[in-house]
Amino acid sequence: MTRVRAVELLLIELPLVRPFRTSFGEVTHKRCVLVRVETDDAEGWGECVADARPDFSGEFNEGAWLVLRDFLAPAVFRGGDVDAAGLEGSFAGIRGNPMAKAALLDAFVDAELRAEGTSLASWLGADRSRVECGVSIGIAPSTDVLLDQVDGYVRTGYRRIKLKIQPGTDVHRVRAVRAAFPDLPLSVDANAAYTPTDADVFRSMDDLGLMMIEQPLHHEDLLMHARLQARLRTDLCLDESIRSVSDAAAAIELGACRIVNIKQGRVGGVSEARRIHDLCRERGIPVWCGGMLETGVGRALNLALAAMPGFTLPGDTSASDRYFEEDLTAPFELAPDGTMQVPSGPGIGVTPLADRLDAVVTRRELVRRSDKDKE
Ligand code: NPG
Repeated sequence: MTRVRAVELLLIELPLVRPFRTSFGEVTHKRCVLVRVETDDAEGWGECVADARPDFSGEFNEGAWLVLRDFLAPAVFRGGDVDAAGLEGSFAGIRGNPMAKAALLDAFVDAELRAEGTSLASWLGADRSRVECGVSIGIAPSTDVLLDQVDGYVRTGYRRIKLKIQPGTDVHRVRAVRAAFPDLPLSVDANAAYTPTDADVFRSMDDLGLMMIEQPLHHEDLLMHARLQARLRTDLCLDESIRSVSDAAAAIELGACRIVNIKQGRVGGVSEARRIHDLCRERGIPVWCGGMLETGVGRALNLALAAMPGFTLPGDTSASDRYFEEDLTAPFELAPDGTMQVPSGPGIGVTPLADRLDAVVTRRELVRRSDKDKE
């Protein structure tokens, strides 16, 4: 239990080594809000996975900033002495905004664990010190470029390749990759770009030995995912559709997917991510750790999560150099066997480097607890 004294918000902008194109557009820079929490005992860091635009979800940086500054931080100050569960409870009156909530909760958990000297991985019950890593490849300008990129990542050691697809840039590309890499663990991710009338697109991928087809349909449409899943041998995996443990329970019950992508930022933080992990494990549903092009701060947290026992498939937890020339923290490196070390220091085990932070911060604001914030 501790009291939060201050919450600092930092907007950062880091160039990506190559633009990342998905079915909803292209990003050239990682732009996100970092949260630094000061408690009576320690300092902790969290990364909000929202981007500049509300495309992957309804949240976006400027909105998350306001929600954090004007609602979540004051709620935490009013909460007084709290533990992680109490802090989550103090958000109860604020609807939605899981990404903003995650950033503050995660920063708080980091601070608490640093004060105790416990690593996030051990707090989560992780049972591995290294995790298998995959890589997600954005929609490439051509099939040849895509084949080159796949080849490069396979040579680097990645254990699973995920291809972003969109209507018109799908079956042909995936077939070409499968033909060139017959044994490669391969999956596709549509980011909700298709409609139920596109079922034939997925049926024509059904013989390609894909590990999964991720989020083919609209994020609110569990029913249509269930109907599609019933027509396919390939497992469907849901990402955007799973915003909470209740969504996960409904999706499993309906047969809307056979695999779940857990992104802690999408579901409100590490605690809800843990609940989804536990539910899926109980129901025999494999999970894996998704990625949102995080800096080293979010990456450290993802690696701890990915080391939990139910995370049985390689995640989108790639090395720093897949995203940035220079990360915000000491770089995460992939071993030639395609695994990455799980941080073992207190909390998330990494801290942004001061000079890197100075170079990438575009705005910062400190919100302090005041006497007005009565318990
Ligand atoms: O390696 O972190 C990564 C990227 C993994 O493909 C990835 N993320 O839909 O899962 C996704 C996608 C994404 C990235 C979505 C950024 C939104 C923003």
